[in-house]
Amino acid sequence: MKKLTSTPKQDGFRMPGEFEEHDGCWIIWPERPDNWRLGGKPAQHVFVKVATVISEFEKVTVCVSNAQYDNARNMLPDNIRVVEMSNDDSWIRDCGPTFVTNGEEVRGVDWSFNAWGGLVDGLYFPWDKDDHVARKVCEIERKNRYRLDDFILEGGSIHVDGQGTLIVTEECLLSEGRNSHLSKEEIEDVLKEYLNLEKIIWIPRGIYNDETNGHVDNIIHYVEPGKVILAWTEDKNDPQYEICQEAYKILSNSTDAKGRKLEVVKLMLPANILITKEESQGVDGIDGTLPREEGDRLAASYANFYIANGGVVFPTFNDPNDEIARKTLQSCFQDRKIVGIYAREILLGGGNIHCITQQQPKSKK
Ligand code: KQY
Repeated sequence: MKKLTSTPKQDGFRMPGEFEEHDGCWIIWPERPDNWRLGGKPAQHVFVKVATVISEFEKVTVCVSNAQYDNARNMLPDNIRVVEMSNDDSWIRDCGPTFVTNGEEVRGVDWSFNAWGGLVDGLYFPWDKDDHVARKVCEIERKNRYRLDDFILEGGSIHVDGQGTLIVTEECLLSEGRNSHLSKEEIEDVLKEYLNLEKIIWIPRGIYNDETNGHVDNIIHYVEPGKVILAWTEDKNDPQYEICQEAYKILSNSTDAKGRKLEVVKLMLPANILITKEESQGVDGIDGTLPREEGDRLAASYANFYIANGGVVFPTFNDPNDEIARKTLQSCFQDRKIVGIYAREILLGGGNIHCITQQQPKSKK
């Protein structure tokens, strides 16, 4: 398939909103023992649940290493396609292609990936297999792709409305380990060209202690154009409180690319979740990989959900706010089935349901 030298904006392609009808969903199987406890076994069961639930709504493909191929194929239901693909870990939202469409054809944007900060504050080394994932997915799906060799970006660090607006965090996009050779304006120019945007809304920070330098997908989520969900706490003693307040102020005073004032829906956070001794002891300690220490606070948030055709799949944590989150999501997505999945095991790996999924838009060719 072709590597294109033009840009999506020049060619009339845009990144659709996640709430738009799409063709399918991609996932990568978890296995690395220095990120997932017990060699990924507990997480694999949760990935099976996530993939199975999403497959009730749309096509699902799971990418898996050669070593885990048979195990994954046996654990996943038959309606899920399983393809062998080398990878460094299972965060396809971040290393997979960002798909763009012109309504007829779908293409991939293949950003450079450096494991959330490269040698500055990245989470593992090396990451070259992950950096090839977008290209391989595009080959399998026969999609041409735009490749950016000099621009680091993860899919979890962007949320679009599909109508010209993007929301990002400064904490992530201006972090030293990503594109520190570029100014904020230059970063905006690249994003506008490759996602086909008119307006970028910057909020300062993401969820407290999020190892991705505050990915936007853990703190907000577009419901529809003009309406966003924002993770929320009323606990003034929590460092998250200030973060939510500043994001709320900016979002609720913002207009989008179409001039709409944003409606902001608050989605209560769960109580703080800490790594237990047993969980910490189940993870291999390897130089160069972020350690998982007992007592570390995890970046838990219900905003890290996935919007399927006809459904919303959200993480639960055995917390009283699980039910409140379900109700908030149901009121936002009235025509979709809301499905909660107990996702502590994904959280222990450093992300959640949105981070392990990548959507592929519908295409006519
Ligand atoms: O997008 C994400 N939240 C992925 C986090 C990766 C963590 C790797 N240990």
